[in-house]
Amino acid sequence: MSILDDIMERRRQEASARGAGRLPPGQSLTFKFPVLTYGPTPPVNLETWDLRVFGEVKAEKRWTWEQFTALPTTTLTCDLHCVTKWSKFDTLWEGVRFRDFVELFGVSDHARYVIAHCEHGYTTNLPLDIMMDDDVLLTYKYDGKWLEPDHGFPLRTLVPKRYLWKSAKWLRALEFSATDKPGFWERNGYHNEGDPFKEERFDRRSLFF
Ligand SMILES: Nc1nc2c(c(=O)[nH]1)N[C@H]1C(S)=C(S)[C@@H](COP(=O)(O)O)O[C@H]1N2
Ligand SMILES: [Mo]
Repeated sequence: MSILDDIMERRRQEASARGAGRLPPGQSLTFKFPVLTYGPTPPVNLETWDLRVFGEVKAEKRWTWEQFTALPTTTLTCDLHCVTKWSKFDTLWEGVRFRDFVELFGVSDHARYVIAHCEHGYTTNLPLDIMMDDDVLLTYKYDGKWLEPDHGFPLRTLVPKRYLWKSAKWLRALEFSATDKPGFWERNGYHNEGDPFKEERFDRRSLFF
C-alpha cells in the first residue's frame, strides 16, 4: 500500500468502526504495532525463566518454560486499545487461557484481585472477575510467531477489554490478593479500571497535582 492509500484506508475504517461502536472514544486506528515500554527490554534466559503464582491460591506453584509451553493453548483475535490513543484491530494471539490456567492450582475464596509482576518490577492490577473473562490469555505467540522481545517475549498477559498498559509484558508472577494493589501506572496517575469504552484513562485526582 502507498502512504496515501494507507491513510485513506485508515480513515474509512475509523469512520465505519466508530459508527459500529467498535472504536472507543478518542481512539485512532493504526496498522502498525507500536512498542510502549517504560525502560529497556529485559534480556531473556529461558533456562532460568519461570512463572510463579502466589498469595491467595490453594497451592503456590511455578512453571519452567518447558512446562509452561506444554500447557494447552487457545488462539483468539481481538482489538487492542492503548491509552496513548491508538487502537489496532484483529490482532491474532495464542496462549494459555487465564481461566484454564487457574484450574491448575485453584484460587482461594478470598482472592478478589490479580497483580501481574514483571521483569524490572513493573506491576499492574485487575479484578479477578475481569481476568476470568474468556478473552484473557497468558500469551507467547502473536500473529502465528513467537512474541517479539519488545512486545513481551517470553510471556505477557493479554486483557483485550482494558487499555493495553494492563497487558503485562515479560510476566514472571501472578499474585492473587484479597485487597487491591495498584500497579506501576495505576500509582502514577492512570485510572485503576482502564476501560477504553468508558474512556477511563487517568485517575481524576491526578489532574489536580
Ligand atoms: N512489563 C511491562 N509491561 C508493559 C509495559 C511496560 O513498560 N513493562 N508497558 C505497558 C504499556 S503502557 C503498554 S501501552 C503496552 C504496550 O504493549 P506493546 O509494546 O506490545 O504495544 O504494554 C504494557 N505492558
Ligand atoms: Mo501505554
